Amino acid sequence: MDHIDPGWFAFWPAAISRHASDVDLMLAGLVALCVALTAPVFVLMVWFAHKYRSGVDVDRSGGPKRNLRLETAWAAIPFVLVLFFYVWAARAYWDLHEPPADALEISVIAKQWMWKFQHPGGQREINELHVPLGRAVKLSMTSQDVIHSLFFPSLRIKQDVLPERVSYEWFEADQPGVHHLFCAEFCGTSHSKMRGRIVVLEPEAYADWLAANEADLTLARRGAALFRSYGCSGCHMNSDVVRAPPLYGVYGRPVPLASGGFVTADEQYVRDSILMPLDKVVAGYRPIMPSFAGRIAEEDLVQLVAYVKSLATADDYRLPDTP
Ligand code: HEC
Ligand SMILES: [Cu+2]
Repeated sequence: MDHIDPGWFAFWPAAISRHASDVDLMLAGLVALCVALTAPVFVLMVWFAHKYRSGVDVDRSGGPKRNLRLETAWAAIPFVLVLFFYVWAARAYWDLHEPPADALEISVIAKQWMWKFQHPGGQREINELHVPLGRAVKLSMTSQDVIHSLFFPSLRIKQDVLPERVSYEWFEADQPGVHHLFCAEFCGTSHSKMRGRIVVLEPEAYADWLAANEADLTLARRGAALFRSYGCSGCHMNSDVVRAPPLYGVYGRPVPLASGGFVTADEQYVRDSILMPLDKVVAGYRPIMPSFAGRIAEEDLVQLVAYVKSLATADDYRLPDTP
């Protein structure tokens, strides 16, 4: 199980998701189409160059006549064929950007030169990612320093991971096994060592793995503790002194802004609210929240965001799940 199977050909790793098989089929189809469209041109070129070479006695009369039907056909047919690939690829691309709502969310922090993964239950791992088979997994990713890119060859997906930004990548593996993961963006001297393994497990084996690596606190619970220690709760939890918006039910909803308009409270927004509170001020509140930029470690930030997310479903003003 520990061994990474390079597949029958190392440059063409196994495809372990429906998306991956789709990409392979698309690539094979595109190559076939390109060959079908260019081969006749080159075959005729070589053949004519030989047949009509200088000094050979052949019939050179009867130059080209217009044949509108033929000309239309050779423009229209390739156009339709190529358009078909456009629609196919666009759909696959769209799919890639629409993770299912019930996906298992795992947070990823990239840094020079390692990948850190955190499961919702609080389990953490480095350069190794355990995921269940047959379940959509959504990675929400950010970088602690420079731009990285998380690449899973066997899943045929790759996405840049940027500092100060949250980017996503999702997949649903349909075969158990161990496969490579790489950083695919040159990020410094040890870039080539920034790699690891993705371990796809049967659902029961994944449950066992989670149990065996049980963390003392879930991500959101750690976030709740940080919410206190960073002093957020002082303002945000029913303070009589400071007027700050309660964070219950905020996540995932549109928030009215003082500058007019709305913004959807996603991970990026919550992050930005903590690091750049003056950037988007909630309508009806004074801009008194201090910036926490440079004061909060990336991992703490992920946990705080997880906590604010968990408040989306909380229905009262107590800190839920606080130890
Ligand atoms: C000094 C009081 C104060 C502290 C401390 C504070 N906040 Fe705020 N926070 C506010 C106020 C006031 C607003 C609304 C105005 C604004 O958007 O800047 C706000 C807005 C927010 C929002 C956007 C809320 C919405 O409804 O869209 C989030 C998220 C947030 N804070 C999280 C935090 C976190 C996490 C911490 C701790 C790291 C924290 N705040 C610390 C006062 C505070
Ligand atoms: Cu990197």
